[in-house]
Amino acid sequence: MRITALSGGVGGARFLRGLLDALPPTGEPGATTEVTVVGNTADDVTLRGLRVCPDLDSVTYTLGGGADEARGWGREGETFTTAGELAAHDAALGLPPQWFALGDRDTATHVLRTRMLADGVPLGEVTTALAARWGLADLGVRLLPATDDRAETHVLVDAAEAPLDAASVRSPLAAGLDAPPGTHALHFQEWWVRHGARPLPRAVVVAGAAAARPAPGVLEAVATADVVLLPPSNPVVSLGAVLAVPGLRDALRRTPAPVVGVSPLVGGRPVRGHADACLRAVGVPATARDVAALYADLLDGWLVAPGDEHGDGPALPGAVVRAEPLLMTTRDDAARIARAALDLAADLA
Ligand code: GDP
Ligand code: FO1
Ligand code: CA
Repeated sequence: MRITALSGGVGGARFLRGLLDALPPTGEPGATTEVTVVGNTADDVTLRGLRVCPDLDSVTYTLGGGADEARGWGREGETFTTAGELAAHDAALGLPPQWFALGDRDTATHVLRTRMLADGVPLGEVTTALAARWGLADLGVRLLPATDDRAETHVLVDAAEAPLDAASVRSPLAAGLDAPPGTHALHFQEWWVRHGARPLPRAVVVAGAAAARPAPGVLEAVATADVVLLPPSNPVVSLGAVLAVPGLRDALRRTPAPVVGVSPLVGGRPVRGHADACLRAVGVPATARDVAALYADLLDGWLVAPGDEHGDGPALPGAVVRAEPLLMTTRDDAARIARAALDLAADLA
């Protein structure tokens, strides 16, 4: 069986680990499942000259057994000695303090990635090389970036509320954005991490998306899948950004495979992170039904938390809605949810 899943960072990664737990172990009879993950790259950022890909790294570290579970990003057993030294340099030189923490272990990933990219290696191949070190191929997983091209989420905010300064991210992609008078574009990471997802954006845009092409293997993985899964990732800045890569949404609409999604909202709230702020920014109410409506053109099945199946949100013609407790508190919970998604897909095939 071929499973293709789109993914953001922590929500996607935990669901995918549950999916692997729910499948027969590799090497056992019947274990012929191949899981292709199409990871979001629109959170990516260049800081201190290093290319950081948070969502690809969250998937790699989580499936590879090296993620910091409590923090939800970066490596377990992390130290921040290099960050401390850099902060001391900044202070001595009168440079602005950094607001994005790069741990020592994690930094090794970014150094390797940055060097390979500078040598002309496409992001997809870099990602495969890093995933190999974490044993993803042995787990039957192929991790692909949605695109090898640079396309980064920005938010348009009132300029006075979050002014650009010396510590701001300056992505060359932002220059192409048409910000209305009195507003400017902030890189997603600056809005999310530095400003704690405030102020409320006027718009969310993936700068560079129009010119981006799906990475090698992505469209084929969707077209030839037996099942396509949408994990409970952020519908705007994770899955929305993946679907913004031209060709991807069409591929999902056209695939003969059932497309089954899992709601990232439980009782109208994101379990972690600021998905509610992201939804508000695009004018979508924070309900499981309204999130499903964002995928209405491609969705065949939708898992929601009990109690979320009814409500005021739009009806979903064509999609079967099924209730299942959706909190991934333990690994077993994630496996049960993944099994429920596969069962729904089997009923729809
Ligand atoms: P990020 O890129 O690290 O923000 O991770 P994702 O985009 O993959 O996932 C973030 C989303 O996961 C958030 O919007 C949460 O609502 C959702 N999420 C986190 N934990 C859970 C959980 O236990 N159950 C469900 N259903 N959603 C969750
Ligand atoms: N999130 C934070 O809130 N603060 C940080 O300093 C931070 C550093 C960081 C470094 C590497 C990495 O892969 C992720 C990191 N994150 C940090 C998480 C990241 O900003 C976001 O949670 C995601 O991009 C949203 O999906
Ligand atoms: Ca993300």
